[in-house]
Amino acid sequence: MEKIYARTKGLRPDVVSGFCPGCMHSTVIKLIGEVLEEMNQMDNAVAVLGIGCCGLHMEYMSYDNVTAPHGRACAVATGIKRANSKSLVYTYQGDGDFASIGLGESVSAANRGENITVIFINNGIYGMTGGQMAPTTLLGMKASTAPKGRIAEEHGYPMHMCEILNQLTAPYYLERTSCNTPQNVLKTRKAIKKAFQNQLDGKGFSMVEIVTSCPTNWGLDTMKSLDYLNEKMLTEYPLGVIRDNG
Ligand SMILES: Cc1ncc(C[n+]2csc(CCOP(=O)(O)OP(=O)(O)O)c2C)c(N)n1
Ligand code: SF4
Repeated sequence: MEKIYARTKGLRPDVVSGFCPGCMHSTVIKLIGEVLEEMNQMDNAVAVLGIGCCGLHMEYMSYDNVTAPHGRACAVATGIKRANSKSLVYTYQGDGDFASIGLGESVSAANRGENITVIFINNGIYGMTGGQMAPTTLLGMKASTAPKGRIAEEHGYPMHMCEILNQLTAPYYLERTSCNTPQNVLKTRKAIKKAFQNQLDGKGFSMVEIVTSCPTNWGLDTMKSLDYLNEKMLTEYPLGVIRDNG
């Protein structure tokens, strides 16, 4: 029988996913592995992982990786890339990591046009630590630190990282995708590949923001969390290319 699908070599063959049911981290890390394999970059890739469920990525991947202190992934990736300019260096960060504690490092790396790739997982909440409010939490969305839901007057408004970085001169490529439908999974795959290719071509800073779900901390089952993502998250965070200098 013709083999039409195989598990990517980017994922360890001996480990099964420990992510919660319906969590899209597992989809995204599979896509990254597939893309690296397709681009023949697995021996050349270095992943810099944020802290959080995003950091669990290290349990599954079969290529080089390092975990950065919470929020500092872009700074660590900068060092690795500058020291090994031929390596394909990417960060994999949650919204707490990239947009909250790491905001300074993230904006600074983008502003310098560092030749790195950022995979930014926006699930609107701190996943690993139990659902605290993130900069990306929606207005009205409940969090353990905002039990009545996010209120603009108290907590400020949801932050749109692609649009914020689009104010800077240096970034080369900024796209927001999701994994809510098979079609969007394929679009996310394409965006990741493009962002990696940009780096190999020396184009500078590329980011793919992926809007995902956290059923566990949203307090929703897998199907309802998908509805919430479609109806609420994607209204606040519309998908599309925000900048493409290519
Ligand atoms: C300096 C520091 N501050 C706080 C923490 C605690 N901490 C661990 S994970 C995390 C939040 C993770 O949320 P996010 O970045 O959105 O990733 P997710 O778990 O949703 O993938 C926090 C605050 C830490 N490990 N280090
Ligand atoms: S807590 Fe949320 S982000 Fe973490 S594995 Fe579960 S669903 Fe995914």
